Amino acid sequence: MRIVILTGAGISAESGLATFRASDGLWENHRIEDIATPDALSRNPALVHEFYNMRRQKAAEARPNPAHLALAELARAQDLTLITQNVDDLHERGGSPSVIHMHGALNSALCAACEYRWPAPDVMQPEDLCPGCGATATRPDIVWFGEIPYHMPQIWQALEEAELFAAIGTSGNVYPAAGFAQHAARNGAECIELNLENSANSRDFSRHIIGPASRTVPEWVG
Ligand code: BJW
Repeated sequence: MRIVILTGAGISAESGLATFRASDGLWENHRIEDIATPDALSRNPALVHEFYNMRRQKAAEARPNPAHLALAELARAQDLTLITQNVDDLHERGGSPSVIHMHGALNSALCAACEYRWPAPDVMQPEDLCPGCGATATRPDIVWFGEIPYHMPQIWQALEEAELFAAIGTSGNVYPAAGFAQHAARNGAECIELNLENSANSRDFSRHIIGPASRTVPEWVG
């Protein structure tokens, strides 16, 4: 069975990483446009770097939970394409052999001038120099609003070939990921949602498993 799984911030919530849109979430003290856009980096690079330095530290301290481990187990038994919107590395540390990070990764740095990538240091600063070209245009390797998510051709193809699509712990508010269920369903996949509550695009799924991912995902993977 060809399975495609999309994960969002909810799968890492029980590892202690805040989600975005909860009342105590990451956006609570910030306006999205002050942090997660290329303009924000130009206007206030210190604030943007500080936000991602904090996120990098929290992700390094977090541990994979039973939901991450169950998906690693599933990959050993099935033809699984695992796509995550998350920028933490908990899937990899939970044992998943291959993970598509469509919104980038906290442990990667990117030069906006020459697009060279290198492992991000624990603390990034606006004045850091690119090891490739020497420019001071370094940024976290994160996909912000208005930018095109990574690996999209590979993702669309996997969705078109999927027999089963599951979305785990994502609110269905951010495109293109919020359109994946509709795309997979149109191409014949059964679509299942696992979440604490129905998401914004709940109607695109034929089955809903409500509950915390650390319980529902291991049960569902069986
Ligand atoms: C649990 C749980 C537990 C909690 N167990 N569940 C108008 C219409 C359509 C689109 C647009 C529009 N205006 C603008 C756009 C485009 C824009 C967009 O979608 N905007 C919307 C706000 C409307 N999108 C973009 O700009 C994207 N690029 C783009 O579209 O390019 C054009 C293009 C694409 C493709 C092909 C061709 C052209 C880029 C989007 C970049 C998103 N970046 C961010 C921040 C960077 C990463 C970071 O800092 O970490 O990515 S935004 C933020 O939201 C982050 C997340 O990855 C993303 C999704 O959030 P997620 O994961 O769903 O988290 P939450 O908090 O929303 O939800 C958590 C869920 O978990 C909840 O449902 C809880 O119930 C659940 N949960 N605990 C199970 N224990």
